[in-house]
Amino acid sequence: MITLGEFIIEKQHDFPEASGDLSGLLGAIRLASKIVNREINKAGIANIIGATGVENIQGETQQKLDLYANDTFKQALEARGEVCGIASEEEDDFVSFDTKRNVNSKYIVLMDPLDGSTNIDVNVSVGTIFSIYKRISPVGSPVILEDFLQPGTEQVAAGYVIYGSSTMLVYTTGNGVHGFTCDPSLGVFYLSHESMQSPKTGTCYSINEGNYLKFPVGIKKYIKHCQEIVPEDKRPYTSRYIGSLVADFHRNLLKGGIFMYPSTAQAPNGKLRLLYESNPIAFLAEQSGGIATTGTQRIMEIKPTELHQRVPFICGSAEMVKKAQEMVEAYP
Ligand code: AHM
Ligand code: MG
Repeated sequence: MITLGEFIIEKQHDFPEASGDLSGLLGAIRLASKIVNREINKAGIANIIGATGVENIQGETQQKLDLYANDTFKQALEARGEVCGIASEEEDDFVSFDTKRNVNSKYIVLMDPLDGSTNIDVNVSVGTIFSIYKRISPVGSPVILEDFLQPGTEQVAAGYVIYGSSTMLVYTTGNGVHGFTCDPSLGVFYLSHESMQSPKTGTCYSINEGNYLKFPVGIKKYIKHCQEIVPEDKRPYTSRYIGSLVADFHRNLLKGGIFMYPSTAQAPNGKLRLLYESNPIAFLAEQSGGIATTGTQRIMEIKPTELHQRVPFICGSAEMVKKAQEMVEAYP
């Protein structure tokens, strides 16, 4: 039985020049995720579900647990001192951590503290997504916007926590994808899924089909492809949509499948946020052998222009994503 802490330290030994800061940072994420997990498990009996009555900068209603998760991760990351700033889906602007230790650190974190938060009230899986970069501004000074607007290819590490029927933390530092399951009686994450590999293809497609009429023609054609009866290709595929990106991606990573949140007539850039959702999930997808694309461009190569930027997102098993991409390119 290898714990997450032991695994991180073991991996750190592969890099003799490593300072241990990234290990400490992942330790802060591990701690915050346990605290958020504890609160989520109380949803329904404690006064922590429901909306705050406040909208975030993107015009979405913030849930109480959105804010709780945001504050918990922010505090844990600031307290350890390995992070000089964060940006979050729930914050209007990036946040600079200005203590001496923080300012002298080299990492920044971007996060969606509680992804899929409309699912909290109905006891359906939610998650936390995180993405870690090295700052580009000089160590010793406050962080600047450019630190946060780096393309996904510059990610040092990324991962998610899924608060599901069990709680798992899945992460990559660019050396494969590893998953850890929390033993709730001990509050310890144990290595349960080492070197996770996305199946090359699958039988599951995942998209909010309620938006069908607003999708580009290529996406409509791909959905019809998924629904065609072709037994030798295991079609029709199965439709599965939880409405929590983390949970939909996690299922497809284990079983094979494709997730799509494309552009729609009303939202030409789709819904998902490049920096907090698409890039970290894309890094995990690629590290497990899958693909993440807008339909016409590799997600991780997009040069971000603003913090809360959205992008169309297609991701999952390589063969399925390539097929969808062919159709999107042919019928934009
Ligand atoms: P959130 O971060 O505000 O929870 O929004 C992101 C979520 C994703 O988890 C999910 O894939 C998508 O929104 C669902 O959106 P929709 O309800 O439009 O299908
Ligand atoms: Mg989200």
